[in-house]
Amino acid sequence: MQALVLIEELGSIRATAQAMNFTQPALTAAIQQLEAELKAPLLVRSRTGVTFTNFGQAFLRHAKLIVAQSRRAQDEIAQLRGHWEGTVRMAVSPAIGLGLLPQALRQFTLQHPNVKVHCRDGLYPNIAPVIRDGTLDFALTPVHRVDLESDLVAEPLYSSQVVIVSGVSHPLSRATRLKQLQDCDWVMSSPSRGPGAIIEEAFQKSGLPAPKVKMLCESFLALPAVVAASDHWMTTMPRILFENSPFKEQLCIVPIQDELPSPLICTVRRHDLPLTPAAMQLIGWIQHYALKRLDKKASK
Ligand code: TSU
Repeated sequence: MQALVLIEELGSIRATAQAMNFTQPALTAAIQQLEAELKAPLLVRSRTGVTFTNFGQAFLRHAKLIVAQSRRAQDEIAQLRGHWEGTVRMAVSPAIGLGLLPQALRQFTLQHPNVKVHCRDGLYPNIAPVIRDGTLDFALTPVHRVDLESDLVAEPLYSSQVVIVSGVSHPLSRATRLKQLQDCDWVMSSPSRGPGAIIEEAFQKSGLPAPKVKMLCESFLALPAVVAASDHWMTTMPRILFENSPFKEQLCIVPIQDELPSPLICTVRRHDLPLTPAAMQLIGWIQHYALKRLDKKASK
């Protein structure tokens, strides 16, 4: 099962055999034995590489979950025995990645220097399939509670602040009302069910026709650069991304007075897969800094 998961990742039996320290004939024989037991071909081998049959794809879905669950079970037992090792795998939204994560990771890695952390960018709902198949332990991302799929659970952390941003030379960069932005060209930073859709929601709440979305830019590295280089794009982004952007001098926050919805950042995980103690501790640090942030806001 591990080999099949790796074959999908690496696209090659040879590379998988190498990664797993098997000879290629031994790995091929093991896969053929599995195919014989299942009475179904799983892989199609060709000169250009290897692909999964429909049977293979169905089997792979189970294999991924079983491999992930067995990895977590091993990590959990080791950690319960006081051996803090293994890996925590997660995805984070830009606001978390620039905000709470650095402090939380600093504490966590001081506490558990032998636990590896895999961290990648990701927003719900795009990230849902890799939470579902067990690849990730959890994600820290905005979620529309009404929109959450039933096999996942979300625990709220805090609301992130979103701003409307344009290049400094955009003719409407000083606009104060949403209705002034009706004819603008928008760059969406996520598909419709993600936080980028906040602008659609804001227009709808203000009784305006849907914004004209001309580009979908799911790279938060490229987004500020793309908007900074133009005099006709508008976009939305978390305030912290604007504040930390290397393009800040060429960008400005459009001072809109209408209220913009605030995305609720949550911890999202599969409801039926227990988290390892290490994953729980890392989440604990993130919650700790989220609470500190709320306290600081309340005392202002
Ligand atoms: S964040 O989840 O707060 O980082 C976020 C991402 C994208 C947008 C708003 C908020 C548009």
